Amino acid sequence: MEQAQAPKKKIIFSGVQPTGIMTLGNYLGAIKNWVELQDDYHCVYCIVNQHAITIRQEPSALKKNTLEAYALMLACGIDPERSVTFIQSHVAAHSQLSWVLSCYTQFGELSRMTQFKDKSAKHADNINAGLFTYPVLMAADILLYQADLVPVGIDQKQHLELSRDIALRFNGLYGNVFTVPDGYFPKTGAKIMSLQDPTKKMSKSDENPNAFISILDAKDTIIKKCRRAITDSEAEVAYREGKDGINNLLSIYSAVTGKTIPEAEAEFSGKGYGDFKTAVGEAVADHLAPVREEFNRLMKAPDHLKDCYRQGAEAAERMARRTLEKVYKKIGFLPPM
Ligand code: ATP
Ligand code: LTN
Repeated sequence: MEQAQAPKKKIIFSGVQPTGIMTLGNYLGAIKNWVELQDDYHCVYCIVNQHAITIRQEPSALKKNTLEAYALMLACGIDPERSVTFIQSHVAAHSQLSWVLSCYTQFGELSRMTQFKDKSAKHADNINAGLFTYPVLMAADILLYQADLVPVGIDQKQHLELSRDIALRFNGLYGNVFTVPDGYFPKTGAKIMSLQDPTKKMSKSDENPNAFISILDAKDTIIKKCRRAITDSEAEVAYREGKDGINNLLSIYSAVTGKTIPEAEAEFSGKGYGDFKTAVGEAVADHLAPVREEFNRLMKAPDHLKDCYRQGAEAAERMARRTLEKVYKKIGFLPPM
């Protein structure tokens, strides 16, 4: 009798840049979902060091940040036995597909990307071509693995839409080559705001360390940063328009405790901002404590980390090669053999 085949698992792809220690924003907006999705999907997770050099990086810091970002990804709960975990520059197919896709992406499309506009305003002395074509490399990352879903924060929505457009355009010309990916955004925490300017997103490359909570910050540092968070001059812990700072802290509290926003509001009704901010800091620190411990343990085992990312790159390479070969064939590149 024929055995019933288990349905093929859908594929997830996502990446994070090694531009510094990840923040609570990266964790709640992306990594926390990466961990949860491992149960039901075939997941591929990548430290995107090639994207990081679109902003000037000091070489020794980039190397250190890459290893730390990899260790931190595992410390957050990504299991290298279950998920493919690797470093982008170890798999050449990313840059190879990126070149091809850049010939199927319009100048006008890239000019509309808000991240390009923001980053070129911030780094006016280095508006390089890589910063401009950044979203094409991101599309290559995703499309190489035939990803169905891409878990990211809301700030990446526009890039993801461009990846879909590129895939659809290519498929329209050559047949069904790429899976067209969908975004996957968290219900709470899709955009965590800066603690010092709650109209701006929390970013690990912010010059002011009080603006972000790093996943590895000590408990007292986290509490101090929350207590210093910019809020309003009212004294009501309520989620409302115009209360950006409080809304942000409520979202953070809800994401780390699993309580809903109305439950959190009820818990702090009649209490002052001081009590609320301390409670947020404590909840965040308790939530992150095991990650910090596991990170310290992993960083003491560099050989183990190397084994993990080497095996990850081999597995990624096998998946990526299949897509790249198909693309090369479709567009008419003469095979070498
Ligand atoms: P940089 O400051 O170097 O630009 P970043 O902090 O924006 O970096 P990335 O490595 O570019 O971080 O992003 C990794 C993931 O984290 C992406 O999925 C992104 O959408 C998500 N992310 C980044 N910042 C936030 C935030 N403030 N809130 C929610 N998700 C976020
Ligand atoms: N651009 C993303 C990082 C990134 C990414 C990807 C995310 C690069 N390649 C592929 C998802 C899928 C960012 O967070 N700034």
